This record gives sequence, structure tokens and C-alpha cells, in this order.
Amino acid sequence: MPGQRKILVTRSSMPPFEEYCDEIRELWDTHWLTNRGVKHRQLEDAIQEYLGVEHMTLFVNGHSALECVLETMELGRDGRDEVITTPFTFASTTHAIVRKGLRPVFCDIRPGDYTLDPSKIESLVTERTCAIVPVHVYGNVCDVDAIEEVAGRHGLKVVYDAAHAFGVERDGVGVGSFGDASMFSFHATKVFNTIEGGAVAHPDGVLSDRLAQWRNFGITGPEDVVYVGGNSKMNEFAAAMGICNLRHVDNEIAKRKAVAERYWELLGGVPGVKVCVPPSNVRHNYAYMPVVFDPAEFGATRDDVLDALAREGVGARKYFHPLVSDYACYAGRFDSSDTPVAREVAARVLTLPLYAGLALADVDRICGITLKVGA
Ligand code: T4K
Repeated sequence: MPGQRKILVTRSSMPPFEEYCDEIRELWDTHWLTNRGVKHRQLEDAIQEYLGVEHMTLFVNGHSALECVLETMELGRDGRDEVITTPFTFASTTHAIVRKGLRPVFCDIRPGDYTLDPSKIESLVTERTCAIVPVHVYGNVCDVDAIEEVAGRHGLKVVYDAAHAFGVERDGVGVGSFGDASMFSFHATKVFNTIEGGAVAHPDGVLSDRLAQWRNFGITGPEDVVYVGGNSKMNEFAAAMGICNLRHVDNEIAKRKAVAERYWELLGGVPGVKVCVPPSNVRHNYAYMPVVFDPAEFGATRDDVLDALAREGVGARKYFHPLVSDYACYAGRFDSSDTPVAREVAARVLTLPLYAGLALADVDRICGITLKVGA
């Protein structure tokens, strides 16, 4: 609509300007800007405590963190190079696997929460399988018990892509405590951000050393370089943003909760419209608002809704369409009909705007536009 303020799928959380200025002021005294400075160390400790995990290693972004953990676990070195994972995710999950010389094997997802379907994993395990990389997609907690039970029986590592799941807990246990490791993203679009950033949480102190060394060229001492590592260090300005944002994150999540509940109230129960309400034993972070439209029941397609919202200045997004297995860069390698649930969800899902500062009146307007399309 001409003159109307645009609403996008999300909007970065930022601390008060003065708070950030105060946080970075001392950098003008020290001139120490990166390479595990004071802010970096402070943030690493603070996030470790907030997430309640044993070890925490910060990275420049979530993708590097995922690549690094796959590499430092030495997956593929013994000839077992297959990794069971989901095609219903952002490019990063699969790209990290492929870029580390491993082969993704796509497993279908559950229709209820869109996470990996554990009942379909075992039939995909071969003598070449080395790991499972499930995704806590939209912040929905995977069936970690069932996944880790299959992994345990076959001697497989489990590395969770928890990019969307900052602060999520199941039965009071943070998601970063599950499996062999979990990767978090602190990108500008996430519930908690360091502008760009990410981390690996894990229970293994040895892995901790390796991750920290790998992210700094494999340097282990003034004259010692033991890994062919990369450079994935978080700088002090990003860490300072994280320190500030962490002070406000509980409040941000509470505001997101109010927005999410308004969506559920207005859209839940509408024929052909499926919203995803977390179970009562999960402390969710309300990272995304996925809504699945069944055109036969609703009377309109997901794309009809997307277009109608766009005409009114509302930028919803098709996270995650297309499936990774349908990307041009993987043409000829996979068949998305092997994962029919994921294919159907990808064809019908729309993620509606959700962020802490979104007014409930705007949610009402977005739902009104949405419901009019199907009427
Ligand atoms: N695994 C999973 C499952 C992931 O979803 C991701 C990232 C990763 C791994 C990798 O983590 P990182 O390496 O990124 O830490 C965005 C994000 O760039 C990406 O981090 C995220 N997933 C993905 C789901 O979404 P785009 O291409 O959709 O972003 P963009 O630029 O279209 O922004 C989306 C909306 O966010 C904009 O409409 C407005 C808002 N926005 C964006 C930026 C950049 C802001 O409010 N502030 C900003 O600075 O990928």
C-alpha cells in the first residue's frame, strides 16, 4: 500500500544505542579488536552459562561453526562419509556437509514439527554412515532420544544444527546439551544476535581445544601450528553486541511469545491452516511463525497468501522452499520424492513476520489479510 510502513519477516534486535557505545568504549583504550579479546572471552562465558552447556566455542558465523565441528570430528577420515540429514533446512546445513567432503543422505521429516523423522533414519544407515545432522528447525526440538538411540546402536555421531534454537529447553534442559555437539547461529536475523556470529556447544573438552585452534589457523602456540585450520574468529565489536543483546534476550523472547500467541489465537483452528504450537515441556524461543496452508481446505495456496501480503507491504518468506535436494547446485544428485512429507511442507509453508517489536495490531492486520485470501 502506498505510504504504508513495510513489515518484513523479521527485524534485528538491537540494544539501546548508548548501551552499545558504553560497551565498546574501552576498545578505544586497548586497541584490541579481535583474536579472542576481552569481549570475546566475556561473551563465551556468558553464553555458556545462559545455555547451560559444558563447553562453548564462539565463531564468526554459524556456518563456519558447523563446518569446523564436522572437520574437527574427523568425519569421513575412516572412509565412512555418509551423513543422514534433513532437506527441509537452510542451504548452510547441507553445504557444510558437502564442503567437508561428506555425502548428505536425506531423511524425511515429521508432519507435526518438521524435524527429522527418527522412524525413517534406520533404513538409511549403511556401512558408510558416520553421522546424523538433524535440525531443530524453527526452534522445534527434534526427537533427540529416538535419534540418539539409533545413533548409539550404529556408532554414529550426532551434530545438531541448532541455528534456530537459542534458549530453547526441553524439560528444563537446554538443546545445546544434546548429542555430540550443537551449532548455534547468532546472525542478525536470529532471536539472539551478534550481528554475524555463531557457536558450537559440546560436552567434550578435547573438541573444545581443537575447535578453538581450528578457528585460528590451527595455531597451538607461539611457534606451533598443528592443524591446517581456517580463520573463523568473532571480532570484539560483534562480541560487544552479543554482550548487550544477551542482557535483553529474555525480554525479547517474552515479547515474541506474545506475538506468536496472537497468531495462534487468530489462525489456529481455521480449516486448512496449520500453526505449530510447541508442547508444554518445551521452553520455546518463538524464532519463526511457520504456517502451512492446505489449498483444498483453505481455498487458496501458500503463494496466493504470499502475494496478497506483499501487495499490502508485508514480506512473508517461504522458509524453506525449495528443499535443498531440489537446489540447482545439487541437480541430478537427489530425488525429493524420497522425502514426500518434506516436499509437501516446503510447497505449502509460509513464515509470517515475527519479531519482538512487532505490534499486536500488525499481527491482527497480517492475519486479516491472510484469512481474506482463503475466504
Ligand atoms: N543452519 C540453519 C538451519 C540456518 O537457518 C542458518 C542460517 C544457518 C545454518 C547458518 O547460520 P549463519 O552462518 O547465517 O550464522 C537469513 C540469514 O542470513 C541466515 O542466517 C538464516 N539461517 C536464514 C534462515 O535467513 P536470508 O537470505 O533469508 O536473509 P535476508 O537478508 O533476506 O534477511 C531476512 C530478513 O531479515 C529481512 O527481510 C529483514 C531482516 N533483516 C535482515 C538483515 C540482514 C534485519 O532485520 N536485519 C539484517 O541485518 O537468510
